[in-house]
Amino acid sequence: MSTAGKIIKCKAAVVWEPKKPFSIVEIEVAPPKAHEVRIKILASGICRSDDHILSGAITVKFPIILGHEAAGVVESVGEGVTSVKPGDKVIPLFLPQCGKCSPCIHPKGNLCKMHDLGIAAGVMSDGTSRFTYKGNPVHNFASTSTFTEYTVVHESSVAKIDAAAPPEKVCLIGCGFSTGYGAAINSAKVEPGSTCAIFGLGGVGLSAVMGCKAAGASRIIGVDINKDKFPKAKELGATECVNPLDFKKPINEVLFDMTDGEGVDYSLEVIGRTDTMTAAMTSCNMNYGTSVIVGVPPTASEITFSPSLIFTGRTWKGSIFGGWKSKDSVPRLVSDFMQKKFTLDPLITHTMPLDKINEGFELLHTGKSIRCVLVF
Ligand code: PAD
Ligand code: ZN
Ligand code: ZN
Repeated sequence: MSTAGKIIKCKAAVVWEPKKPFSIVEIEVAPPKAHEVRIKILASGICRSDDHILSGAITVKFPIILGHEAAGVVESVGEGVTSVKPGDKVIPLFLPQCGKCSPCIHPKGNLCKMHDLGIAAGVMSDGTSRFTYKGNPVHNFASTSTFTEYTVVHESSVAKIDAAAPPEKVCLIGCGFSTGYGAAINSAKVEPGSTCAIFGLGGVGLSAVMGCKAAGASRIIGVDINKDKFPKAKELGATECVNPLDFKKPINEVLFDMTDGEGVDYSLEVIGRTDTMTAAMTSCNMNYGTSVIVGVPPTASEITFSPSLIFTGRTWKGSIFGGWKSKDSVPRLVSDFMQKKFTLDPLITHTMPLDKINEGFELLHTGKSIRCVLVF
């Protein structure tokens, strides 16, 4: 029996307030309105950005359904939807691409004005949510909300992908892989023969290592306070790994020592801390080095630094979703994966059902997982 046009009751992981675990409850998911798409989620990865909400580092409105790195199948579409149809395999896009706003039109832009990052309105474009719990609204997250069996997104927040793509793997293209890989190749524009330093070797940082390798970097230095991350970083292309806790001097000085006093050509901060953002910037060459902030800054955080650090020629920039225009790029990245141009398997350390989501986050907290994928 078709569910189109009807309210769907399903399981979801709801967070009621920061620093509290997820509760698995039955929610109601309203049908998609005009230009919206209801998706049956098949797999969703756990990303540190979800955890920034739980920890309170990033402020949003509660209750909320987190999750933004997923793959699924279109269940039904609202009026006027043309780019996907029921049955299509899709990836929800936490960074939309409406195709009409100035960053969408500009060749260098990707931060579509329809995004809900930072603002965290937690509702659809008409100001309401499609999720309710016992009749009360539950907010959505990052235009996606994927820790639920069904979600509703705007058409600009979903991309059709190859029907044969394995959802429990390609879900990583919805965030972690594309963000790290793209930050290296699109945002830093890593060049062949260069030296790179990647601060933070989680799922996103390791994808940045893969991006640096694909771009032809000759030295890729992984930086992490958890040495258990080093073997995988080396497997994926890091030539050396350093633990800042092993040194008395600051890590930027260690990296200068390792590069004959020159500093690295490219540094990427993939942690989300202001101290490591500054350390990464001061680790790159003072004249032609480029440093990219990938880690999400905590809400209302500030950095104070001497302007002479960039006056000398350094470039300091940020990167959201790896600089990709999401709706155009995600299907192509999935095709590249299907053609074995890169691998996702080493990033996926754990797979478990949605019911075990709290265990999945525990693995992230204890540094034991890279990506834990929830399968539905
Ligand atoms: P993760 O927690 O799996 O990895 C972070 C790594 O950093 C871990 O291996 C930690 O051990 C390491 N680390 C923590 N503190 C330090 C420190 N002081 N010095 C060195 N290493 C440290 O996270 P992730 O890979 O899922 O995400 C990384 C960041 O990227 C995080 O802030 C997340 O919110 C952000 C992100 N940004 C975007 C974007 O579009 N810019 C997208 C997705 C994720
Ligand atoms: Zn993410
Ligand atoms: Zn746009």
